[in-house]
Amino acid sequence: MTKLMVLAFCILVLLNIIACVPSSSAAPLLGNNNVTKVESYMLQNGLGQTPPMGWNSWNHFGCDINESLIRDTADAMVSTGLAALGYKYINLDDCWAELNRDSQGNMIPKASTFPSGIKALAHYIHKKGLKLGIYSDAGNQTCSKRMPGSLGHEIQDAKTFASWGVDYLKYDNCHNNGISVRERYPPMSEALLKSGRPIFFSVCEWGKEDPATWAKSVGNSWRTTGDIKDNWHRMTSIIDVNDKWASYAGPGGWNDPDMLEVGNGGMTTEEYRSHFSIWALAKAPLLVGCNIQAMDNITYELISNSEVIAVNQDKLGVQGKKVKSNNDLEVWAGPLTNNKVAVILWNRSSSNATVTASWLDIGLKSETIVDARDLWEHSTKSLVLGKISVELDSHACKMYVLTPKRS
Ligand SMILES: *[C@@H]1O[C@H](CO)[C@@H](O)[C@H](O)[C@H]1NC(C)=O
Ligand SMILES: *[C@@H]1O[C@H](CO)[C@@H](O)[C@H](O)[C@H]1NC(C)=O
Ligand SMILES: *[C@@H]1O[C@H](CO)[C@@H](O)[C@H](O)[C@H]1NC(C)=O
Ligand SMILES: *[C@@H]1O[C@H](CO)[C@@H](O)[C@H](O)[C@H]1NC(C)=O
Ligand SMILES: *[C@@H]1O[C@H](CO)[C@@H](O)[C@H](O)[C@H]1NC(C)=O
Ligand SMILES: CC(=O)N[C@H]1CO[C@H](CO)[C@@H](O)[C@@H]1O
Repeated sequence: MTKLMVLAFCILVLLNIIACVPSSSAAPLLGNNNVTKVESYMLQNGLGQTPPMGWNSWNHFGCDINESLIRDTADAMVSTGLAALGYKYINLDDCWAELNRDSQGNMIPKASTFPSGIKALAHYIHKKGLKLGIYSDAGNQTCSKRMPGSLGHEIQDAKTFASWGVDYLKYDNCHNNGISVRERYPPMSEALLKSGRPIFFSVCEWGKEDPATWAKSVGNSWRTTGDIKDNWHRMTSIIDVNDKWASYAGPGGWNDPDMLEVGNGGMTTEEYRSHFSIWALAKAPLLVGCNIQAMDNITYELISNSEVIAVNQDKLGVQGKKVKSNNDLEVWAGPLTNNKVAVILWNRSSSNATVTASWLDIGLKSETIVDARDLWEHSTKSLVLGKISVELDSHACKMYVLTPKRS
C-alpha cells in the first residue's frame, strides 16, 4: 500500500469505528445490553483530545431558546473573537424538540421555535467554522418533560443527529425508571459510534455511579456532580467533588464539573475569576453559560484570557488538583508540557490572606529556579526560587505558569 492509501485507511477506520469492533447482534441494544462488551474498547471517536470549548444555552436561557438566539449566539462567538480563541461548540440544551415523536418515531424540532429545523441550523453554524451540539436524555423524557428521551431509541436518534450534522451530544439522566446508568449510557455511545459521524459524547449522569471509573470507554466527558448554580458556595463545593476524580481524566475523556456561570451575575468578579481559573486548571470543559450577545467587558476579559485557556488546552492533558489546603487557603497545581507547572493560589476564606505555594507542594525540586508568569496580570517575574507567595482578597486567586530555568 502507498502511504496515501494507509492514511486513507486510517481515516476511514477512525470515522467508521464499527469496522474495528465486533458488531453486536441486531436485537435492540437496550434489551440485549452487554455492558462488558461495550466497555472492552476505549471510546474511539478521536474527539476530545483537549477539553471541549464552546457555549451552552441552559445556564442563562433554560427552556427559552429558539433558532434566532442560537444563530445570533454563533454570530457573536465569531464577532467577539471567542471562536478564534477555541470556543467552537454551540450547544442546545433541553427544550429544542416537540414532546411527541413523528409517526416514524423520529424526534422532531419544535415547530414554533426551530421552524427551519436542526439541519439548517447546523449548516449555518458549520459555515461559520463552528460546531453544533444537541441534547437528549437516557430516559424516556428529558428533565423539563418537554421532550422525549432517547431510552430505547438510541440507534434511531443517533442516526437522526448524524443526518442533521450534529457534532456533540449532551445526554442527561432524568425519568430513567431506576435503570442503572451503566445499562443506559453505553447503548447511545455505541449508536453514536455507528452513526457515521464523529459526535462528541457528553455523559451527564451527575456523578451518580462514579462515572470517572467507567465512562472513559463510553463518553468523551462525564459529569462528576449535580448541577452548578450561580453562587460561590455551589461553585466551590462542585469543584471539590470533581477534584477527587482527577487521576481518571486525560486526552479523550474528561471530568466535567458542569458548565460555566461566568457572566450570569450571581458572583463577584474575583469569584468568577476563581471559577474560570480553577475550571481551566482542572481541564474541565469550558462551556460558557452566559448571554454572549450581551456580556459585559469584565466577563469578556475573564473568558477570553488566552493564557488561562492555554493551560486548559495544554496537550499533556493532566488535570490539575488541590495539593494543599489550610483553613480555606488553597494551592492547586498541575503539570504542563515542557516541564512547566500551572499553579493557583486561592483564598477561599472570608478575609484577606497570604497564600504560599512552596515548590515541594507543587512537584518542583526545592532548588529549582523558575520564571513565574502571572496569567491575569500578564506579567513575568524572573528567577523565583523555592516558593511563591501572595496576598489575596477574600475569594480571590492568582494563577501562574512556572517555567523552570535550572535546578
Ligand atoms: C458479553 O460479551 C462478552 C464478550 O463478547 C461475552 O464473553 C459475554 O458472554 C457476553 N455476555 C452476555 C451476558 O451476553
Ligand atoms: C428567542 O429567544 C430569546 C432568548 O430567550 C428571546 O429573547 C427572543 O425574543 C426569542 N425570539 C423569538 C423570535 O422568539
Ligand atoms: C418509560 O420507559 C419504560 C421502559 O424503560 C416504560 O416501561 C415506561 O412505560 C415508559 N414511560 C412512559 C411514560 O413512556
Ligand atoms: C467595553 O469595551 C468596549 C470595547 O473594548 C469599550 O468601547 C467600552 O468603553 C468598554 N466599556 C467599559 C464600561 O469599560
Ligand atoms: C486587604 O484588606 C485591605 C483592608 O481591608 C484592603 O485595602 C486591601 O485592598 C485588601 N487586599 C489586599 C490584596 O491586600
Ligand atoms: C478562614 C481563614 O482561614 N481565614 C484566614 C484568612 O486569612 C487571614 C489572614 O492571613 C487569616 O487571619 C484568617 O484566619
